[in-house]
Amino acid sequence: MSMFCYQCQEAAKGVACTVRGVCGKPEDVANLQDLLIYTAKGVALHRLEAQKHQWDTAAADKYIQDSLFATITNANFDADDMTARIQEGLALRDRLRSDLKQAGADLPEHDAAVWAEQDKQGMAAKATAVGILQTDDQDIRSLRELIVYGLKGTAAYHTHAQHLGYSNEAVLDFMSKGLAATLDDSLDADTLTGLVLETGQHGVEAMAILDKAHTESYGNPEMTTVNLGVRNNPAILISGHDLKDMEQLLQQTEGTGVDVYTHSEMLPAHYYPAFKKYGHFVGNYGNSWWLQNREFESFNGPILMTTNCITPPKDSYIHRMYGTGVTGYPGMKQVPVKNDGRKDFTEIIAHAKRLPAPASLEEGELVGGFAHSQVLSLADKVVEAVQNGAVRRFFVMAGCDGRMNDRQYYTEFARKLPEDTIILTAGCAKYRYNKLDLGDIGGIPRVLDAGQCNDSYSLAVVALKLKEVLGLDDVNELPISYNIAWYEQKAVIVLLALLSLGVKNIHLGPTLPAFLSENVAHVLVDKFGLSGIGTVDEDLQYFLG
Ligand code: FSO
Ligand code: SF4
Repeated sequence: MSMFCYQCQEAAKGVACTVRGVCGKPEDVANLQDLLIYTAKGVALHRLEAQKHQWDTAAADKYIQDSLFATITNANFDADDMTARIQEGLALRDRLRSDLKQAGADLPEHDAAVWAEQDKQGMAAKATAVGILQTDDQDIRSLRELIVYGLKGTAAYHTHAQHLGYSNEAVLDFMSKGLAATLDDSLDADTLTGLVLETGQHGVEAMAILDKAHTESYGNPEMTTVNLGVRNNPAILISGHDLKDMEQLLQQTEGTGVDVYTHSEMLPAHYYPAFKKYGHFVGNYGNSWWLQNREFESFNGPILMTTNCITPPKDSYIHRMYGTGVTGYPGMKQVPVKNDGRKDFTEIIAHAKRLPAPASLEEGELVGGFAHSQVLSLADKVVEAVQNGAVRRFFVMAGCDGRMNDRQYYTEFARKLPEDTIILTAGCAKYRYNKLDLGDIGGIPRVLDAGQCNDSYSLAVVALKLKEVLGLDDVNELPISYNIAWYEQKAVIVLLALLSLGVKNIHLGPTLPAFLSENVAHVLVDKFGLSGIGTVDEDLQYFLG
């Protein structure tokens, strides 16, 4: 077996990718990603010691967070970049180690704290010896990976918050604690299960700080109509999740004659008051991430990837792709960062001017912007609609989209939901039903889009508020059902966050994670009522009786 990765929903045969990722991740990159996580664990061991001495841990925290984020599904496919990151980590770890030694501190002795293979060949060999399968016990392996994947999602959200100048120390501390715990052979399944739940709690904190960062920087998302058509100007397409990149791109393209469109998870940028003022911020182009092969082709202009999800680009447009942050793909250019930390979009803007305007994909509009502030401003209307029976039930259908045919389930489920139900969504899962025209209930649209996957937090805020207004004791007494679609590790942290908030009976599809061992899955079923999905008709019957 040459590689082993089972971190996302599309793991081959529902088990693991062992030859090449279904996502396109080649074997060498998969193994180097394992080694990068192992290196980050070694840094974390030292960082925890440094914390005891109250040293500044910012460099270690940044390294750990970037490593977790860079190994998330579909973010970085670049072996050279992975190697450079590992080398950087080893140097950082060894500096910390020597400082700790000088201070007379305890030095961690785990192999992750001391291994040293600096050349490419040595690293490749080491990489195959530190993978997921090194943990023999299936349940321990499952729990360890559940923690690591939850931390990857947390790292992604916390990175975005930090880009806007917001940070949460407890979240950063826990990233090291959680990673170090996965190296500790003395921890049994019960202890690791407790850490999984702690991961969820810190996920809530990461999403909360990101929500604060977004809304304090750019205003509260508000009900917005987003244009789906195109204009006849050269343009840049921006995808991923980073709103700081979004802001800088809008600032630097203003007055240049170059338009800006969003793709996939960047669609919710249109909902923020701060971005609406830009006349050249035209609309959303296309659908969710996995359709990019077609849609990037017809866009004609340059594409900026701020985060995942990247699919292996075609030769016909890779020369138009630019990456930033932790993204990487061989042949994709990286946006330069100036000394003051600002991104320099000069090249991508000049590139856009040389290329034709986007080809039209569709006409029409989408309505979104129903994050907590907008929904709670409608609270009276919503509560009245629930109390007088106009709204029978809400369905949280947040999460991710993916390329497998079985995700048609979500389109059909949305279509077949009775007309007195409302869908609450966030993340790219919405593209399975957000263009269906499902109508409204007394002026409240039947699909309420809160925003990106991280804005799933908004849905929890709304649920907790409704519980309060309706005078209920338990969030599970609300007329809300959870039918969530997952794909990558940000959805893992959203799930763990919901569990830590006490939400029960979540249905997760299209398949349950391959990394849940039978026993770990049983715990989640028994304790939280987690379940997979059935057929649309069975599930509608289950939810609505
Ligand atoms: Fe989608 Fe990709 Fe946002 Fe994910 S674009 S799948 S959960 O990265 O992050 O929802
Ligand atoms: Fe396979 Fe998903 Fe891992 Fe890619 S990220 S190699 S598709 S399990």
